[in-house]
Amino acid sequence: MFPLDGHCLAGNDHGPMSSEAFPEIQKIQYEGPSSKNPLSFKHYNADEEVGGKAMKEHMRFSVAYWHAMRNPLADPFGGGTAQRPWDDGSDSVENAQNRARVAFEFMEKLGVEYYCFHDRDVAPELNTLEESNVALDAVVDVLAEEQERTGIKLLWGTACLFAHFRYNQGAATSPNADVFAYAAAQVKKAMEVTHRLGGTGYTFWGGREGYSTLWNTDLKRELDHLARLLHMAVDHKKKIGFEGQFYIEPKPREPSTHQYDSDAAACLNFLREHDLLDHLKLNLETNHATLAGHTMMHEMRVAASAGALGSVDANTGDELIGWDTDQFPTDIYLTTQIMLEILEVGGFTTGGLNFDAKCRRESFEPVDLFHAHIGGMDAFARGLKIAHAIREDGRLSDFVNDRYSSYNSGIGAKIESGDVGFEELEAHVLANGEPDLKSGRQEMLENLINEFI
Ligand code: XLS
Ligand code: NI
Ligand code: NI
Repeated sequence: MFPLDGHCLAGNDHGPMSSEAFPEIQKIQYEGPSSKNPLSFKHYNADEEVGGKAMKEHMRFSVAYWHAMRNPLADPFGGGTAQRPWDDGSDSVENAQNRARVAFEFMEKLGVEYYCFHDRDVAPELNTLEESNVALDAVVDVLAEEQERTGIKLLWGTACLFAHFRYNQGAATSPNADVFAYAAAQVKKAMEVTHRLGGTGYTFWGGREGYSTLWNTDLKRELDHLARLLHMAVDHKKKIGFEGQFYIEPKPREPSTHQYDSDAAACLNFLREHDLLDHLKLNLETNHATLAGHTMMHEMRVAASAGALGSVDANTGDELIGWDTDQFPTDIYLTTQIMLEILEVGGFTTGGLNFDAKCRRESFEPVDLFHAHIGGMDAFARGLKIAHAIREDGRLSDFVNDRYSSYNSGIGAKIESGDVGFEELEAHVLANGEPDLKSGRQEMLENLINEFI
């Protein structure tokens, strides 16, 4: 989800800025599970090792600039409520630069080492591409300075190809070739600044790469155009020497009725069909998985099976509301599943856990940004410890391995190696009769998981 715009920030009449945006908040410390201090970590202890690796290395937590710094917390029934006293609500470059400094103060105090942005979250879109690029460069100067000062790194950058009027019928999949060109120019610049900032990745989320109705849509042509843009990006990546990982982020709908990148399986099929699978991995978001009618665990397993699990947009949806509510993850069962999948692929390489999440509209004070992220980080810390314990225990994986053991030898091994066909299998059945089945033991395994939670 993306903020409607940056213009409805409330509470900007606070007079001159103090040098700090969060003067009352010190660096958030780990105080352990018995602490009653809401501005402390109860479980996330950055340098504590789990399975021989520091928690911060496992998680690679990232703040989503668009939510933390730009989301006014509007909903379809009312404008923004967010109080951000440091923000004058203007489209000036100065305001954007100041906001960037506030973002780094926030991340430093929180103890998060990565962030992600869209070009248009960090800097204003002005009247021409040229002016917008100049503004972006001026803000990127500050981001570079702040990265240098704090050691905080860019997890990934991206271009916002969905908010501006010109993209109302798509960007790469717009029926208008000039819009395609504009999108390409914007991606070019966003890749270049991501490269300049040493980003470890670059994400493509096609907000409006889909359709509202097939009555006016040439689906095949639009999909081909989307692939063209991605191939151009691959070429440009080589040209400028950017070595970060490309990701594509699935989402089934919203804002469009149907999005071409609807889920992990659809993205993988699209990438394979268009010869892009070597160049992009998936950035998976929990709330998008649930909108697609899947669990996050499902999406992660599908991506991992194709060797394409890249990064995670860590959030959650509200089961009672039908849209992308982008809430902070607090469910230990969910974070356990996510960390199990991450550990199973050997951990993140370029990716991380990016909090693509916003405070509720009711939580409008700056300090709520801290509560929200602290909760998400603690929930993932518990998920990591639980997932690690489940793997150390080994009963779960032993069960799964054993469940497939009939393929380890005899006829099963011959099926897997392709040494038998229908004739041999028919002969096998004639000689052996009915298969001897074992229970799937779902309930037993659910109980096993709960032993650890
Ligand atoms: C929107 C998406 C978006 C991407 C980046 O729903 O999650 O925020 O992560 O464009
Ligand atoms: Ni989302
Ligand atoms: Ni996202």
